[in-house]
Amino acid sequence: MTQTQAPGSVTQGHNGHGNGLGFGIETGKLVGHLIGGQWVESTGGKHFQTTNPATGETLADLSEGSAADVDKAVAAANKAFKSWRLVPAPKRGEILFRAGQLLMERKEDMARLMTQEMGKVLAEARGDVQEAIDMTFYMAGEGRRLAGQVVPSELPNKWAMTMRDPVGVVGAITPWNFPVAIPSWKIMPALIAGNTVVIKPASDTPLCVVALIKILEEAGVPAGVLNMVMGPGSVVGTALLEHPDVPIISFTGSTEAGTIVAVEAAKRLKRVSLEMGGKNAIIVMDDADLDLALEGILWSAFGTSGQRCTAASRVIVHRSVQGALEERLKARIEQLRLGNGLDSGTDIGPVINKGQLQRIHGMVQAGTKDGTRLVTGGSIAAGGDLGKGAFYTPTLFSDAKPDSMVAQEEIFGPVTTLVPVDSFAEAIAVNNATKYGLSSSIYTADVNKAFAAMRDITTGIVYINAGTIGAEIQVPFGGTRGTGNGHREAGQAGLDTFTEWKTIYVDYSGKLQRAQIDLTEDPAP
Ligand code: UN1
Repeated sequence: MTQTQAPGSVTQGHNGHGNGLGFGIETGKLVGHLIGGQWVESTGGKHFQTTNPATGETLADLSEGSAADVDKAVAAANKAFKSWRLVPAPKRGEILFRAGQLLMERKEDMARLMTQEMGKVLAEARGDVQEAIDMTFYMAGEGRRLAGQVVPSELPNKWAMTMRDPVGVVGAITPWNFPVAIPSWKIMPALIAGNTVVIKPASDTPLCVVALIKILEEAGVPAGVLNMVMGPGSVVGTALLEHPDVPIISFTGSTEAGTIVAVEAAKRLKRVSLEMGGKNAIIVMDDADLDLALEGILWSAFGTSGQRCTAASRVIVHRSVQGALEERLKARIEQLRLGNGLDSGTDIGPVINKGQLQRIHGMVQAGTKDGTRLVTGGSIAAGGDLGKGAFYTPTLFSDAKPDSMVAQEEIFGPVTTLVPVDSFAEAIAVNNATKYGLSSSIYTADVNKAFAAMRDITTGIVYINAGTIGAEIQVPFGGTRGTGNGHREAGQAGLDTFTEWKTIYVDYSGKLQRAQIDLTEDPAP
């Protein structure tokens, strides 16, 4: 294996200034995979590039992984698992705590790198890094909890108890929209529980994961405990999925790809945790505070250029306030400034790449042909320097039928759709009637409606008088129907994904005691 860029000290980060992007990543130097503590080039010799979606510039040249690289990474992770699972969890927690501190110190550099690679505006990139900091500290703390239970046995002189065991080598497949936060949702709980990891980052944002991994290395994660192989899902993802020594896959991405992951994992009886699409709605009732609802809609629909699984791509509005809301939304949307996320005047950055740009535009055109009324937007932005990047004008549809294409399909771009309804009951029914089930919100001043909504909405996350985005890491994150497969990330639920419950019985009676059969009480010896 050829050595590539040395891990380098992440303290040298000077992302956004000079030639370097920070974290030891420099233009003109090949970025490699991390396998068994070494930064190496793929045995296949292929390369790929990552591009700034705001400018079209190439940011870095990266080695493209092969199935053979995955094999090596899994072997390294398997070897490291033997000792890492025995490191006391509080010690594993200390390493994560150091990583959390380093992430805080390098937050600005990481955010600037993210804006350049992913496109989201700097304030949001800082938020993405902050979410990783939160998760890292939360899971560091779990090193001193990771609690099981001691419960009474039905027999005398016998104990029953539970403990969490690591699962083994975790295959983590992560998306480009939260390129630091989402990898941290998988890496941190996996590591604290004593698993080792092979991560495959999205090919649009590998540098963000390289930076995160370099921080974890510097914090003291031992060689082989965390490995990374970059490359296409069809090659690297498939190799992880099919590998007999990877008992668990944690995947975030499209429902299409996730379905393939679920089917292939099922054939091998692998554990698989899936976070996939969303078609989230904000319900605006006739008694809502429209000023508040307006801000929530703008933030939830157009933040991250609409590229969040939690984005509000539907607004289910009571017909009596539809006109007023539409008029105000249109005015505000038309004031949003598209541009490079590094510029402080920018409200909305680019979408991730030109392919996505075309896909979004295709869906918007199909929505118009379908008969849904386009209020504003609906075009690829090309004025000034915008043409060099992948920019889409913030778009609003209105008068959509609940079952129309734009009200049902995930567009994953800066597009939202007003769906008018006549009652609270209809709003809830429309909210629940999609193939996805991640996040919902309702704006109402009526406490009874708010509670009824909490009870009757069938998505994994519900907000009252707030938008659909902004989930916090200490509570479960995930969804129903086509959004997931019953697992949750984050919080204590996230630990469930990365641990096996082991139940232990200790019989100190000194004789054979038969559960369910020996029912008479025997006093203690
Ligand atoms: C995602 O889009 O997959 O709640 C994650 C939010 C963020 C996480 C989004 N905290 O919008």
